[in-house]
Amino acid sequence: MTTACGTPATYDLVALRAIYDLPLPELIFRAQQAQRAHHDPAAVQLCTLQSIKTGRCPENCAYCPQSAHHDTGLEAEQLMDSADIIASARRAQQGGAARFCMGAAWREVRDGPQFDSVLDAVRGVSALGLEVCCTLGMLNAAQATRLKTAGCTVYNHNLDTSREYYPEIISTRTYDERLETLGRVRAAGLQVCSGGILGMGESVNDRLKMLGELAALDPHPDSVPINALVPVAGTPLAERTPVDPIEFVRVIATARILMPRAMVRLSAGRTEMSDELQALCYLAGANSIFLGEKLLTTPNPERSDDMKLLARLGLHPLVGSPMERAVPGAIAGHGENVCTVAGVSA
Ligand code: SAM
Ligand code: DTB
Ligand code: SF4
Repeated sequence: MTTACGTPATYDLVALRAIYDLPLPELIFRAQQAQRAHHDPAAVQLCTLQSIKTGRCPENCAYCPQSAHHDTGLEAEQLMDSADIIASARRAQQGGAARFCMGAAWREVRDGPQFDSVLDAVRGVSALGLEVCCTLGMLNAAQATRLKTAGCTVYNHNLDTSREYYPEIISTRTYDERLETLGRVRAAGLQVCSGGILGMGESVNDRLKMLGELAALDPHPDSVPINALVPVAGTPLAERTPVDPIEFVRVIATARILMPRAMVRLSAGRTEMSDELQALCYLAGANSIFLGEKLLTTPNPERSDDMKLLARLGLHPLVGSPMERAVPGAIAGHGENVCTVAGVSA
């Protein structure tokens, strides 16, 4: 695979740092150029999350309140009935959500009545006309295809951090297993949603290497959630120093420049962000958020506060799917913006 500039679509650290370390006004300008080439800069995609199976997860992700390895006091819940999931999706739609994402605290999907019930929920939510996203852990090829056939459009599966830092955070699965699931998701015709978490003690270089891994996927992920760690008491990361806000903005801008067509989602951690920081994130190219007072298990800003902020900034909810709203005639090839917008040959 080559970019429009004829160079491979892989990014070494020097190239990534050349973008990330730009003077902030220059970085934001280039991120804005990338965003305007592919998106309505005033439109924000509103997504809703529903935890359909909560807690007691066998994985040991150090950040996660749902891991059975940490004592976080979280009340575990069995898989929700499909009718209840569909009712929750209907409420989300009435509240303005365009995408409904169902999350399960599973290491991997297992065939059987539980997966069949999730497929029923996917069919029901998709019949409402919502874009359906699932995040259920690792998948095999047949399971990915069944999800797609049921009406799921997007699968979320995060790389979370760099390959080097990954073992510090999770030891019950490997980085390559993560990439293999992403490959199966793509092969089944599902859109890929993959991003990570900042503030887990990783270095700036780890964050950039993670973005480099995501941007090396061909094609790029369709959406890239950037989470700020929500420190949860009882997890090994409860006391981590919060990510520096300007560093957070730089990561958003770099993601936007590297993956210009992706939806860049300002995900977990917004309750600790000021309105001004969120505004900077929108300027840096973020164009999607989760709406609703709860993420999976942790708090999210009040819906009314988010709507107020969007109104103050003159932003409006994205209507229709991202593909429908792409700016006509502005579609560039994979990686082209890295050459033409960032001015950096990667
Ligand atoms: N079990 C599935 C998996 O790991 O892919 C799906 C659910 S998992 C909770 C989805 C994502 O939530 C994780 O990959 C991680 O990026 C994010 N996440 C979990 N706990 C978080 C926290 N405390 N702060 C920020 N993001 C978190
Ligand atoms: C993602 O990257 N962030 C969302 C979504 N994908 C599934 C999840 C955030 C979870 C934050 C911790 C919690 O609420 O449990
Ligand atoms: Fe389980 Fe996902 Fe949480 Fe890891 S992030 S413990 S896999 S729910």
